[in-house]
Amino acid sequence: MKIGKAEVLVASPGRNFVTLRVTTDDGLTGLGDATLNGRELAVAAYLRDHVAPLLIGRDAGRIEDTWQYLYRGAYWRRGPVTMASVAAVDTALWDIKAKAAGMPLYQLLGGRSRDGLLAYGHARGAELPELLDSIRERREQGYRAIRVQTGVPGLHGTYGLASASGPRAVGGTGHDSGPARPAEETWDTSAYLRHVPGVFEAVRAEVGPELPLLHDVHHRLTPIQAARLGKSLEPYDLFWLEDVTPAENQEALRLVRQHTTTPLALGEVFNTIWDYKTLVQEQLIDYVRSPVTHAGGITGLRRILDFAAVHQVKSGMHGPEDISPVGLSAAIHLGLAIPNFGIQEYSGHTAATHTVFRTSYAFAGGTLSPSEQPGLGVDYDDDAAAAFPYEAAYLPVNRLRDGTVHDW
Ligand code: CS2
Ligand code: MG
Repeated sequence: MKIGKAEVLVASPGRNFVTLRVTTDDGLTGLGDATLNGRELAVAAYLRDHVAPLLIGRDAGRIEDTWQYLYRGAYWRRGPVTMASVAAVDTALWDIKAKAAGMPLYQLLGGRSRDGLLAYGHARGAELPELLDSIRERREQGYRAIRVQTGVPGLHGTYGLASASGPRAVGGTGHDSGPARPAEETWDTSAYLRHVPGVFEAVRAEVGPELPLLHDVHHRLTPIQAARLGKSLEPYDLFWLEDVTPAENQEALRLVRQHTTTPLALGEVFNTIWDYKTLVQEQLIDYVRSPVTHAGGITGLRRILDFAAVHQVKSGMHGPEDISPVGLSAAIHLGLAIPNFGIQEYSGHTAATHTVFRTSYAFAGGTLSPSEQPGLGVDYDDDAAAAFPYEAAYLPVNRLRDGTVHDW
């Protein structure tokens, strides 16, 4: 099974996706997601210029060897661009191996450890009535776990969410005119910390004690602020509090942990096991947020999650719309097989996205189930993709009230 072709496919059916398609000499194809929101073309170039030529003629069955070859062989380790590229190759090779075996991928990964994956959806509202409506809507769609994001009085919109739909950028996206540039938002930590506990009190009063509620802080607090927030939310029994601090400094989480029993999830922007070393070893987090797409593929993420399992830390894979259906499908197969599954984020994708990516996984009753087709179970439609060329788009930039750039 020699690799004959490796193509980098870029399309923007509502938002940009980068996909790697690997084809073997005997005609099997595998797909991998390499989408890095706002920096898509860097990964596309890394794959096209530096990785694809190295794949030609390699044995498609040597997945681990190829992972090591691309990771160690680059000399320059880690980083989102490198690891998204490694992830795409790795996922495509797992797809090919499972197709060659005639099995859905989860079977090759050890088979089912559960019937399906508990998924959480997003509810948002600038004001409480809008937020409660959004929660009701998600429950009607079947969700049995919900992330709650709220507006903050005096700040525009719902923080951490640049727009309710579509790419998060101003201009150049087809929704606006002018060159693409990041939208800018304003942030006030004190106003946020004053407001959020009251919102969760009202939400709990509305939904009752059982519904798992999640909240994403999007890296905006210092450790002591995060400790205070975690403590103030304890009465509302959160499933998790996500990305409370920008955790490049892993030790900073020690302080948060000393003050609160609210479970912590972290790591959607991380990409290797090394980013989790202290966090997992010292049990400073409860959930690993990395998706297959950004953490070196099935091989990279499974290694992180095996390490996490030793310390009773579970999976909570990132699954917003910017993880493509290929990345989501990989997450579903892996999540079904691992022993330490926690929860899967699931935002769904637009109809336009599904014209390009033909999927066969299912979402029903709040549960995600994998495809039973051999491989990942996703097909890429080149004709549909041709109608959606790349459109420059960026994530927003965040500033404090005095103009200082802050974490978004
Ligand atoms: C968010 C993401 O889903 C989440 O938890 O943090 O929506 C994140 O903002 C985007 O993936 C950034 O591209
Ligand atoms: Mg997040």
